[in-house]
Amino acid sequence: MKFTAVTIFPEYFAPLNLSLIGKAIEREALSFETIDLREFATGNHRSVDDSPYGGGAGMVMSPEPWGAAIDNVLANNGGEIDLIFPTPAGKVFNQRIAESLSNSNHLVFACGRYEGIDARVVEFYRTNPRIRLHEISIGDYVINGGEGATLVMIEAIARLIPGVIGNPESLLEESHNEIGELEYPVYTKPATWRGLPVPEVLLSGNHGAIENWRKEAARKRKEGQDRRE
Ligand code: JEB
Repeated sequence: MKFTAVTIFPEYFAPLNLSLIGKAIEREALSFETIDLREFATGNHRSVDDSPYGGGAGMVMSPEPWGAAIDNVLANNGGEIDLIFPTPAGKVFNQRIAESLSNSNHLVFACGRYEGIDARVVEFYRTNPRIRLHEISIGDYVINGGEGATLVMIEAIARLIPGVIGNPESLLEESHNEIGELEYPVYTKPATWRGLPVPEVLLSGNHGAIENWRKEAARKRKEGQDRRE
């Protein structure tokens, strides 16, 4: 699997070289590249934004550098790509979307900034037969650009690729359970900490009883969450 991020802030993606994903990149279980949008900007100032038609606050990313950068990705790669536009107006990302995208050969993230990218860029590439285009949000709140959203999506997708996370057993467990069912509280040593004991059943060695306790604890947690919202 190859990941490409088109961005004006390539340094934003430095943390991908850490931890499990960094190791997976080292052993070539996956690859990651950034493409600096500014290299596709023309003119003395290499500007990538302009004021919005119709007026209003802020700036909009110009279509020309985006067209040149995405054309360059298509020219330098064979086959089909999944082209993802992170946007607060997109379909909300979830585990099912992560699983579906983890089957791609090449994911390309178009990371906008300012008030977003000129809408004609999505319109133009939507009908390209080499492109499966996705407009995706990571949740119902506003952040300053697509880079943070892309990091979140890459982390969720990359860990589903065989050989990326160390413990395939936990992935198997996830695939057989709803996410909420796995969200039981977890404990480690010491057995008592600041007067607080670990639930006795977890020390019992009774795997059936432990499974039942975890299921019930996850259910109670979920119930509590509804009240908090
Ligand atoms: C993604 C982005 C911006 C209006 C105001 C500010 C490019 N869940 C999400 N929230 N916000 C974004 C997102 C995702 N995915 C997001 C890309 C851009 C926000 N902005 C700032 C856009 N529209 C610019």
